[in-house]
Amino acid sequence: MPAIVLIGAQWGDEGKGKVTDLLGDRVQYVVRYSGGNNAGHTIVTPDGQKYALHLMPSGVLSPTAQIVIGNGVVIDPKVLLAEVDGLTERGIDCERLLISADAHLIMPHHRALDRVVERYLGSGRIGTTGRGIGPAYGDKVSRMGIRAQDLLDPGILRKKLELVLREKNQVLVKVYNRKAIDVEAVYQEYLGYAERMGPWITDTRSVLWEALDRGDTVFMEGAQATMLDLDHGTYPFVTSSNPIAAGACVGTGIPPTRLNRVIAVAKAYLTRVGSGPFPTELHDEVGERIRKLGQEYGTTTGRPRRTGWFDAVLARYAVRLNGVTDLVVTKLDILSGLDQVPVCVGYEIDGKRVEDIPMTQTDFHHATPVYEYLPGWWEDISTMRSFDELPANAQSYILRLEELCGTRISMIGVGPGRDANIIRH
Ligand code: 2SA
Ligand code: GDP
Ligand code: MG
Repeated sequence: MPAIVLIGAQWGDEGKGKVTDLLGDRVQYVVRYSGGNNAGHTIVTPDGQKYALHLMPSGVLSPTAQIVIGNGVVIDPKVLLAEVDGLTERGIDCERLLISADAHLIMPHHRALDRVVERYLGSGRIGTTGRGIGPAYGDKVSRMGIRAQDLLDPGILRKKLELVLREKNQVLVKVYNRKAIDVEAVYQEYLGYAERMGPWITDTRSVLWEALDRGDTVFMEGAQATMLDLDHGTYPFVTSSNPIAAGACVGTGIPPTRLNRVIAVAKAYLTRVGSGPFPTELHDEVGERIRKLGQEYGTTTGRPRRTGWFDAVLARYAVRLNGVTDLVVTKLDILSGLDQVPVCVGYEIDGKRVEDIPMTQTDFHHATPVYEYLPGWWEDISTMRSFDELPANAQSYILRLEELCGTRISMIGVGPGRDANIIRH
């Protein structure tokens, strides 16, 4: 199976890092294709060590995997280098990293603007991670971005910086009443990054084409998720890239006709961090219990995640939109100990029952969930490794999700560790 895409089916934090890490030993390339260091991918290795990755592809823990940051990613060099240093100190080889020459860089003005714009939006704020993601993609689209390849040409870097900061400083000072950013200081800072990142910067799309031609397996690791997609998510409460499977082609240069499999990861319940509609959100002690047991706090920002019941309307949408071939359901262990487990099978909007995500944002904000109540289970399932071992009600829960989503659930997560899975054949 040469080209595989892994995506989040919900609002993120489904456990994509864990699944990528698990498959890392079996693939030759692990590639990030969208987002930046807003992502937080947690991996717990068999010896109990925990890693929180932001820019490094989760394949970094597999010594044989070549790791690649594709052109669709936005890179904050400071964060990348700190991550490389932290991993190197823990004995992980990061020198095999390849960075697309076309990937855009997050600059200090992006971080500054992300923060001030959020403040300006007030109660309408997106709840971003504050990492400069939106402004960096904004500059990319406006053709004002600075790319990894610009680090290789100090003259160009300086010219682009002068040009872009002339405009951004006007905005920062005159619109938002902030201090101007000094061109020389940023130039010197980024020249320092250029020295370290230079050897990693290359034409990654040719590297990946050649890998596929050789028959190597290329695994594209999504960040964020379907419902946070700029075009297909809950706009404007989305991130500024395309985390869906189609984004993997744009963000790497691998053509759509070469994709073989799309693996979607969904939690057995649902979380969201940041603002925006969330029909099945819980505002009670059950939601709090799920947050505590599931340790639902942002991997990057530490923010408490909003929690709610599994929403099959969203999951079905994700399956169709991404052309999902395999579904992985994680965190089933967190649902043990409930009398019954509600699953959202449709919405009621202004008195009308619907089965699909409504066309307008207004309707989605009014959507109330229609639940089917499935019987719960009380056993600790975290040590179980086969489907047959699971309590009958946990089995029924998975089989019902499979039916509702319209795709096979090939793996079930029962704990954070690499081996805490039930693989179904
Ligand atoms: P941004 O910073 O511009 O991408 O924010 C826009 C929206 O996208 C959401 N977003 C995320 N949602 C879930 N997980 C993410 N990564 C971190 C994690 C989040 C954290 O793994 O926990 O630590 O807070 C992530 N990144 C972006 C964000 O909440 C906004 O709704
Ligand atoms: P990602 O952004 O999709 O990679 O997910 P995060 O790492 O942000 O959040 C997922 C969290 O759930 C991490 O802390 C994982 O270690 C943890 N996790 C993943 N799968 C399971 C599972 O099956 N059970 C439990 N209890 N935790 C899991
Ligand atoms: Mg995450």
